[in-house]
Amino acid sequence: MDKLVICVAMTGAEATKNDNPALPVSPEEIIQSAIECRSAGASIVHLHVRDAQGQPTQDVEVFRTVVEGVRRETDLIVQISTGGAVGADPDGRIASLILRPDMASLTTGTVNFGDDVFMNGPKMVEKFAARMKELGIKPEVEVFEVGMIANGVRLLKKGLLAEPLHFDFVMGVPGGIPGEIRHLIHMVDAIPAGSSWQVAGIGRAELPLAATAIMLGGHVRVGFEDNILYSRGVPARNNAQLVERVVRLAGEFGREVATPAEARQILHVNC
Ligand code: KMH
Ligand code: ZN
Repeated sequence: MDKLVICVAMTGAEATKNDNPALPVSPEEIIQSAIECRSAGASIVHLHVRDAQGQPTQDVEVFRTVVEGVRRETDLIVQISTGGAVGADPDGRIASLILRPDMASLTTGTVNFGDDVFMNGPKMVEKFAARMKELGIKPEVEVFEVGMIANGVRLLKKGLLAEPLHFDFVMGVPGGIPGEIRHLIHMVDAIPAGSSWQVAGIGRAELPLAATAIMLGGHVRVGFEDNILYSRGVPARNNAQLVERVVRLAGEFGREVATPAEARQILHVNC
């Protein structure tokens, strides 16, 4: 089994400081959280940014501040979100790829997202993938239901993605695939041989799916984007606390945790 790659999604687009006051939203807070998560054992940061009012934005200059800060302070693999918030302008969602992050998220289909719709039409997804290819950015194929895996394979056949693919199974969003272990097994079975995968369980699905991924040889995403609680009714102290728990769990199962340099090799990022 490869060493375990831990990705941390520290901010997201949906949670607010009302939900958890430790949510990092300013560039300084996001960079500080990245430093703490690196110390805790994370090797990838999945980045969303907020404006001065704390609202989600895809503003290139805000992303630039955060990307430069994370790169200055850590050796983390930098992954920019091209999902943004529901309803974000498609061109704006890929504008920050110009910063040449190591990776970027690429959702390969449309999904209901709570009371909203997270729009990712076929032509839009092709355009996003083509831009990542042009700039040499490794896509993380984000799938919210199993049909999105087939869409990713279609992009591969069209030459817009390259093997080995790396998937992120986002499980437990109301409207997407439920965060159940039996569904994770089905997702893992559905990806092309040789692909890597990680799971991002939403809310209370985070912990059981992380434990399952550790045992199955997959990788894990945690963080306030997906889950703001440590346990039922108890807010997590910070993102690093969620990373630390995954590191402890991995240790119990005898799975070593990858450094960012090792994660680059495992996921074929910039190598
Ligand atoms: N905020 C969600 C609507 C991504 O980062 O690529 C989409 C999302 C996916 O977070
Ligand atoms: Zn995201």
